[in-house]
Amino acid sequence: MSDHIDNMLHESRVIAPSPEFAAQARVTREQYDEMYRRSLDDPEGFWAGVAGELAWMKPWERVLDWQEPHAQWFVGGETNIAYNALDRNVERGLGDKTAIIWEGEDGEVRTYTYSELLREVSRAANALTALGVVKGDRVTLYLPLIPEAAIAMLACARIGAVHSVVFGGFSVSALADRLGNAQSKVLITADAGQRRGGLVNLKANADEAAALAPSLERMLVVDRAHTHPPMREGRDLWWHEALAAASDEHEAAPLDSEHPLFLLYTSGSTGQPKGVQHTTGGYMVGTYLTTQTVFDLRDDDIYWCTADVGWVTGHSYSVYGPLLNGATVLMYEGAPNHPDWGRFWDLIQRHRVTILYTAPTAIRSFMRQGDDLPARHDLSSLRLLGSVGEPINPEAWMWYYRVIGGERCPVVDTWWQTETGSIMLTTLPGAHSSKPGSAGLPMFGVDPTIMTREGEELGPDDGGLLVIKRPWPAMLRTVYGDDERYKKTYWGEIPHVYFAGDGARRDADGYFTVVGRVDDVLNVSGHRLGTMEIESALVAHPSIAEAAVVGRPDEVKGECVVAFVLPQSGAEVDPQELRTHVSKEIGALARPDAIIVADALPKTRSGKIMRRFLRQIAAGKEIQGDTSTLEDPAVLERLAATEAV
Ligand code: 6R9
Repeated sequence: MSDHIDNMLHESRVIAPSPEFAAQARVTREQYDEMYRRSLDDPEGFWAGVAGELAWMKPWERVLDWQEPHAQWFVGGETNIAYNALDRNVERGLGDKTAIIWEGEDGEVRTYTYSELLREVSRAANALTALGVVKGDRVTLYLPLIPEAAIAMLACARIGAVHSVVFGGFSVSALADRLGNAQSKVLITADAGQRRGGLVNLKANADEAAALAPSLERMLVVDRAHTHPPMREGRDLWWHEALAAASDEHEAAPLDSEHPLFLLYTSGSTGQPKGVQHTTGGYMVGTYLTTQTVFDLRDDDIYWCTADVGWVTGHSYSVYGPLLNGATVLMYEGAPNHPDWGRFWDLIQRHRVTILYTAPTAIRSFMRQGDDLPARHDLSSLRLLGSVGEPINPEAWMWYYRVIGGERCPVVDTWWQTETGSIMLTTLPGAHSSKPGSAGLPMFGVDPTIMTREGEELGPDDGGLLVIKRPWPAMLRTVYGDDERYKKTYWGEIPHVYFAGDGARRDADGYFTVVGRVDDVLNVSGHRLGTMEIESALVAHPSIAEAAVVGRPDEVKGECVVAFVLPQSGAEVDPQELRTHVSKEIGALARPDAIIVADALPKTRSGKIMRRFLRQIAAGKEIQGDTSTLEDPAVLERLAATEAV
């Protein structure tokens, strides 16, 4: 494992919440102990209590039906998550409260109150219905981080359409694959988005992807940047025109608690990305409770989760969780370094942000810019900081705590996944001390442990696999269209437990430290990429015969992509062209940082590539481990001696 992970294992600092914070915390230490115990001893009673704080159109008959590995939560109940995020808040007097403050990269600011957001979402729901979208249809979103992204998600949820958000940084083929897998009829996109002072032409990509996706019938286009893209007659429709023609009143559809809410594609160790499927009731209850307790949410907070809605964090903690709680959410469209690396601090100062939730990769980038940029801004409004997406190294944790939080704000390091839907491990800010580098304790209803591959439970400080021993409300229900893959990947690796794919250990205080993926999944800047996907993209290039991709520890990105490639006989490898090719096939995130042109790869006699050795070579380390199973161990020395391009 990487150096920063080694470093993490020897971390011993413990940081207690300030007495002021602890005194006014939403959940105290005693309350956590009591609630956590009850959530395991009487899960049905515990979750019924939480769900009862939200509105249901029909009460559930049973809280949980667990037919391993399939769970149903709030069985027989009917609800609507958009109703709970909007109408319910208006009804309880929050109509004039600001729901979303949005800032574009160019500095434009738009705000929506809860009443305004409800009207916009209602218009969008009516517009989708007018386009022929009905309950159960899949709608793909390919948008910049603009309010319309949240509005479109909530509009789908309102009518029971299943949204599938594809990150705006993904390529044509990634979008086409996801459209095809979901068999979406409608795509919602924008002409372009702003990024680092330039424009990303989403509509052009959407047009190309649409040509590869026969299921697609209509495209709704948000006029974000006024770039006048060509609009195809009979297929494309402007978002603003469709909404203007629609009524701003809409009655949210009562949906079965297990009605699918969204698909979100995520990388696995093999094959195509998986369409992780989440449903309505359990996801709603899980994100509602975790947002409230982990972020110690109060009425006057200005809450900012920096994640794009293209990732699960953007779903659960930029949109659903905070809106379900009636919070004021800040949304920022652009890059953290535009016009300079002070942009986040400027946003916090001007909007008086109180809660900041961001990723270690961003924190490390800021750290490299030094302390003066944050010091030149007034960050005194902040009262709580959060981290998500990958292990945070203790040095970055301490910098975040000291320089951004002024040693006043608790830092919550939250471990969870696209599949888990809501936060699983963390410390509650007023209840628990933090240990930099360690995510912490289980959230309510979460029953984790550390096991060997053989399913043997390990004791304190033993490294092993992180597993969850029972279902929780926001867990994924299946992989879209491939239930076998769901069973095999998550509940089949080790019998009777959910296998997260992460390596971890637990200390004597019960704190979990998650060290990273144990499968062939890379975590680049907090985003999951399958080595297989990148290898497939590489070999799709005419100059490449074979490829093996591994991660290398990177100071800023956490991990970066290193590609070992075997050229086709007689072919020249052009590294720049290969990088552009990978960007086009997958997205810029997947571009290899280093390419090593090889004449052979280290394989076992059965032909399996030993990525373990490639990881060592990529990191410039001595080769360690048994090389005798290799067909030709001499390959390793040749590879180690080859200069990367
Ligand atoms: C929410 C999200 C999930 C993978 C997960 C793990 C890594 C996320 C972490 C963390 C250590 C944390 N991960 N949070 N590792 N500490 N606080 O990121 O979902 O994109 O599906 O990634 O990210 O490896 O398995 P997702």
